[in-house]
Amino acid sequence: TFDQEYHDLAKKVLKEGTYKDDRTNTGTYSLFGHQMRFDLSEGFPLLTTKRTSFKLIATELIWFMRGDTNIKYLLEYNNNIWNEWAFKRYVESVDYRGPDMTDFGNRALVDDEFNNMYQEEMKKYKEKILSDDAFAMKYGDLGNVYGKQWRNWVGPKGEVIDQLKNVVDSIKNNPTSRRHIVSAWNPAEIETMALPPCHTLFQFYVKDGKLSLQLYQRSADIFLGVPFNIASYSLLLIMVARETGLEVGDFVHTMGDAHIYQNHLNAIKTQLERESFAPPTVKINSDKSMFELEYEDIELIDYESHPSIKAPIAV
Ligand code: DHF
Ligand code: TMP
Repeated sequence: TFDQEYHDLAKKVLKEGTYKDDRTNTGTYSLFGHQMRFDLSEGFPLLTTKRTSFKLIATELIWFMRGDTNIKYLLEYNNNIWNEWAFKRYVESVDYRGPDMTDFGNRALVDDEFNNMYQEEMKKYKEKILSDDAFAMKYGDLGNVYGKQWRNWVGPKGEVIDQLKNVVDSIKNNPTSRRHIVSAWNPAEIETMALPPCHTLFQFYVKDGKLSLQLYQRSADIFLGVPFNIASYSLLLIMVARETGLEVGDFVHTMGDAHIYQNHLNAIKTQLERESFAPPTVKINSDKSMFELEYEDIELIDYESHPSIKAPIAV
């Protein structure tokens, strides 16, 4: 089953992964190189051994597809998954006048008094993004991240390349091509990004009327990020298959540094003890092109799951 594929990855990293320091100073158990495969004709791979928010996943994907890089759109859907990285840019700017927020991610975990202050500043920041357009323009943006590279990659002569539209066209016009690629990794612009892309590059493949998609993820937070990444790219595959008149094939998920953060060990072990349910399905209730779809057009059907499991995110 879908959950089994994920549980196998987690078990392998627990067994064979070795301790590795990381950028966030959290510490991980990590190994290099793993691949999972999900046959989407069997259902939709949203994890059932942990409640996983389809709304957060779908609104994030649509945000990428719109070419948007500003968290304002996400906040309007009460989606808070990118807040820390936008907030970080704000508190490091000259316009921020509040208490010192250096290393807020780690300090909030160990210092209750600081955590209260941080929650207060984050609350004010979110309110300002939602109510003040000029502020949102300046401090809600994550830089040239996914949406920008997918839809508006700027070439050497200043020309704008819509990789997502191009790949849909190439799937339609030249299905056997081996060049159906979208890359978020733009080396010239890494410096401008709040976080260099973790899901780095994806490729489509057409055979026997079926569309498959493979993702290369350079860095994979197995407990928090990966459940979102699996569902997000599976939803993208469903949308592109619908757009190109193909059936859904496999989502192939290849990863580089696959890691479990040291402070997620208990959480993942709790999850691994659970039995999976049958997977849900996804339905798109609209004739709109994939480029015009909205969250309200997408329906998740028959999702049965165990409760959510909370764990801190490494910033
Ligand atoms: N940094 C790290 N260290 N790991 C990540 O997975 C990650 N992912 C990012 C940005 N930076 C990251 C974007 N995607 C959550 C899930 C995905 C995601 C960011 C955050 C997350 O926190 N999920 C929680 C609950 C979210 C909520 O309810 O608001 C979860 O339990 O799934
Ligand atoms: P890094 O840039 O130092 O690799 O840190 C990024 C962290 O975020 C790493 O733990 C991987 C994780 N991540 C995911 O797993 N999936 C995602 O979609 C994103 C954006 C990040």
